[in-house]
Amino acid sequence: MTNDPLSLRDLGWSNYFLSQLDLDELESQTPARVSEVMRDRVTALTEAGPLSLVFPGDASAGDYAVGDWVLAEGSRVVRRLDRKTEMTRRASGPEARAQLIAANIDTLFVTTSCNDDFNLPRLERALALAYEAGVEPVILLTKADLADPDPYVEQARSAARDIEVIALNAKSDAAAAQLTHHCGPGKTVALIGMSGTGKSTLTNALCGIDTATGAIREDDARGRHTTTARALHRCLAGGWLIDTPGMREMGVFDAAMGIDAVFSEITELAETCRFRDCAHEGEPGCAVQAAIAAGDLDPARLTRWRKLKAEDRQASASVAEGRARDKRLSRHYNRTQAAGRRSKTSDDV
Ligand SMILES: Nc1nc2c(ncn2[C@@H]2O[C@H](COP(=O)(O)OP(=O)(O)O)[C@@H](O)[C@H]2O)c(=O)[nH]1
Ligand SMILES: [Mg+2]
Repeated sequence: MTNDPLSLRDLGWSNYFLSQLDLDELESQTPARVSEVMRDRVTALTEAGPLSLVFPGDASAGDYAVGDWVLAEGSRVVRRLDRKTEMTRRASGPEARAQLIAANIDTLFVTTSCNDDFNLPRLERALALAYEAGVEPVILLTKADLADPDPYVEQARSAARDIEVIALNAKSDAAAAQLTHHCGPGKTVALIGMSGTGKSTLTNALCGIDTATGAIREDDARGRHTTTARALHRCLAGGWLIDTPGMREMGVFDAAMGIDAVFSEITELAETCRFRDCAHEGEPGCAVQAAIAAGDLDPARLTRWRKLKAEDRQASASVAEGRARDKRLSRHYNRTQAAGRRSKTSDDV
């Protein structure tokens, strides 16, 4: 199956992307899906195989992410198409920066295990990131073979309304089959979760790769099957799995909408409070406190909502500060450059 030539649909192409092209572009340019981003070029997959493409002059590596669709002409990128979904994270370290992680993911598998690794606030945070990005999250409860998964499934289901929860043994042959409906042709998935929760094991199961050794079990030794790049793996079921170093645990920032989506029952209640700016701390006519009093809302869930909102506000502020600092620096740099050019010109005269 994997040695068949890939159609655009196989690569994840859809009307969403097609509709962004005008007639000229349709005739003269090649849609390509980015599988790897390097300093000055990307590797991208096309119906005719992988291409190495240089950026246009005004673009840099930070403008592209694995999963992006670009239009190519010859060996260069002409332009990037609008993303259906976009995952960013706050780069770690003192330099607060937004960092693009991956583009056009359809489903984000959030991994946790049926043991002490299970952590509801962490799950809620990952779901907020997914919703903010426009990606559908699915909770995968690994190590279901080592404990009774039912209590974990029940807790995981409480993380967000209508969330799909799948308990599995990532090491079993059945694991891939349990996830096939998300990994079929044209679909793109990614895994996020704490270390030790089975991400590599699942990548192995879904793609037939031994991530420990980097060896690929499929029959690509003949060199015909070149679609397995470092960060974009072909799933055995026909879809794609994005696996970049950035897709580990991520902090929230600029995720207010995503947080509201995870805690939609609280958000909806809050809309019916008497005061628009109700803090749900004992004001008269507070629908949130009324729901707690009636036993319809767990007060711990309200506390976690508050904490996540606070975390998001703080991180968003520091990223905004970082952006402002970057802008100041780049203005300074441009001025210095311009001054350099002026003095050079006068030297030349
Ligand atoms: N019994 C069992 N072991 C698992 C399962 N998932 C992962 N493991 C084991 O847990 C350890 C960590 O898994 P790994 O895939 O490396 O986690 P990662 O850090 O998220 O990539 C490895 O020893 C796996 O074999 C599972 O569902 N059941
Ligand atoms: Mg791993």
